[in-house]
Amino acid sequence: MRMPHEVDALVVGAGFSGLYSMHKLRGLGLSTVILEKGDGVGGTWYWNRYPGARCDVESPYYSYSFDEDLQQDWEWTERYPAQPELLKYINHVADRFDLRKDIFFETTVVSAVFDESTERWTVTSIGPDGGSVISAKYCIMATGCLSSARMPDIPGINSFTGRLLHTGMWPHEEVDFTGQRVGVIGTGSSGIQAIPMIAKQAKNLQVFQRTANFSVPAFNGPIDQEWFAKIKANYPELRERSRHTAMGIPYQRRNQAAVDISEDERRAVFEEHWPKGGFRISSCFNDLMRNKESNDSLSDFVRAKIEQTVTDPKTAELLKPYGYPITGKRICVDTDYYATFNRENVQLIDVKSDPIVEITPTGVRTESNFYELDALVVATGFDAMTGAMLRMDIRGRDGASLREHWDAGARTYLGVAIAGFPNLFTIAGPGSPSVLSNMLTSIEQHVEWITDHLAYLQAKGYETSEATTASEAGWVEHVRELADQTLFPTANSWYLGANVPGKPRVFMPYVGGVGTYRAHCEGVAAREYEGFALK
Ligand code: FAD
Ligand code: N01
Repeated sequence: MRMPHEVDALVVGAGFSGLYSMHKLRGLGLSTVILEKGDGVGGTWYWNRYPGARCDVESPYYSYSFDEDLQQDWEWTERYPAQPELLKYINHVADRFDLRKDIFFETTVVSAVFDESTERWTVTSIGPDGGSVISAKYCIMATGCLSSARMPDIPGINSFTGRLLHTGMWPHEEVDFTGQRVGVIGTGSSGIQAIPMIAKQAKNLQVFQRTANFSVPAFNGPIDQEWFAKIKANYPELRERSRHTAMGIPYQRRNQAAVDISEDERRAVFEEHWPKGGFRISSCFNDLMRNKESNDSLSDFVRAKIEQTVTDPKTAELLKPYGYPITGKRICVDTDYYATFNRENVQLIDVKSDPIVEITPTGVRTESNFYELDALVVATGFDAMTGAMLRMDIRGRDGASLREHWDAGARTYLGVAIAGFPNLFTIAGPGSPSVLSNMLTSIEQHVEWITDHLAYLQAKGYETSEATTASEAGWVEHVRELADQTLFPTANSWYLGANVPGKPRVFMPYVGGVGTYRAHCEGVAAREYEGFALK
């Protein structure tokens, strides 16, 4: 397949965001290509193939809503779909809408430069046949919020002679840990999903935990066909409801503050929600992220569950998270995580009190011990929200670089546009609800808003759209103000960039909720794209 020299729209990334963008852009009659680093579609679900990788949103809701036939035809098999099923789904979508023919795989975009004389973007990439340059009127960065995997900066990591694996760059072939001594560094969502699965295979598993995380059980299982049939019958209404909720999932949040009732009554509400699984526990009161006392109640409740599950009291104590609010980091949704520490072949190593000092060719050395390993899994996360964008050299008007523009933290207008970078749009970027939501709901909203905007530009004969500096500054301030009214900034999370040494500490996602955000975006559009300079 030959790469064109010129297109109307160029999309970077072939995950859920990129594929839907391509479908909608084609619908506007725009010639469109996608450039994708991987050799297949799927994004997150292409790269994260570690054992246990699974969605934390129920399958009927973590799926596209834009096509009624698609959502009626597709049959989910589990309540929370695992990575292979999600990858199958997204491949089905690519085929069903004939998207593949315009996707260039194994092609990494290295730079995008705005040419003021032509008002077009020059996008340079490296692919299987070497370097290529495409000129595009519109650039859609569908590069993902959690697509820039980070290896930990531990001395000697590259000297390890056993198998070294990052959860976010997992090999395509099955990895068999049978009979091996395995170490896992990291107990975020990825580690928490992988650990129970690896424990079942490995001879011995050492879990290196620096910060304990809050995790709640998914209570996953085969999908309840009666429940799924009801959802299918009511899909339009449920999807519409999702679009106006805080998280983009059609759960009813109880409209009550935990502080308004006694501790015993709160506990009864938590107990009632616990067996429902996953995020439902965090929607049982409306003040959990606004009031420390409320949050402490839920934190205590989850810590008590850990204590009830883990038989060794010392291990249970280490697994209990302290020092930050529950849901201040995306809550982990697990299957048998805490119970895994009751297995004889699993040990929890507290690397907060006994830090890792180096990785040697044969294992992990902490200040006071050495752990010999055949395989080391690093589940150490991502340079989130900005990493993929900043790996490229993006230059807007006057050659201004995005790296400099975001030097003190990401700045966007509405999370979709950047001042000084005309006709360039980001999907689920910093400044939008993004990672605080069911991302499928947020992705669809962004793609639809952006393509409606492009349709408007075409209809009115505008060549460029650009967020103004003032509107961007106003939005950045609004996002900060909203975050400061919550407990979110009190956790050292990747939402704040706290996991990347030297990254500016700015709370990146919009905490106001999917519905409020949507209303905001719709208002901007209704006021003829207020805050954008259109020429
Ligand atoms: P991605 O899926 O990340 O796709 C971005 C694509 O861009 C990638 O394929 C990447 O290779 C490509 N790319 C990036 N830079 C370049 C470049 N320079 N050149 C070429 N290609 C490039 N969200 C939820 O709502 N619920 C969940 O349960 C959930 N589970 C998750 C589990 C894991 C393990 C991870 C990492 C994330 C999870 N997320 C979840 C968030 C998830 O990222 C989104 O739900 C969604 O898949 C994002 O889709 P996307 O298309 O925006 O980005
Ligand atoms: O990454 P993380 P992740 N030495 O950054 C530890 C989504 N997701 O890949 O907290 C020792 O959360 C680090 O410790 P600390 C979801 O949005 C969803 O797990 O820095 N430890 C932490 O424990 C999620 O939030 C699912 O002290 C080191 C861990 O590594 C996001 O992706 C599944 C270390 C990193 O946790 C990221 O999750 C998977 C070091 N040098 C992912 N460096 C679902 O379930 C880091 N750590 C849907």
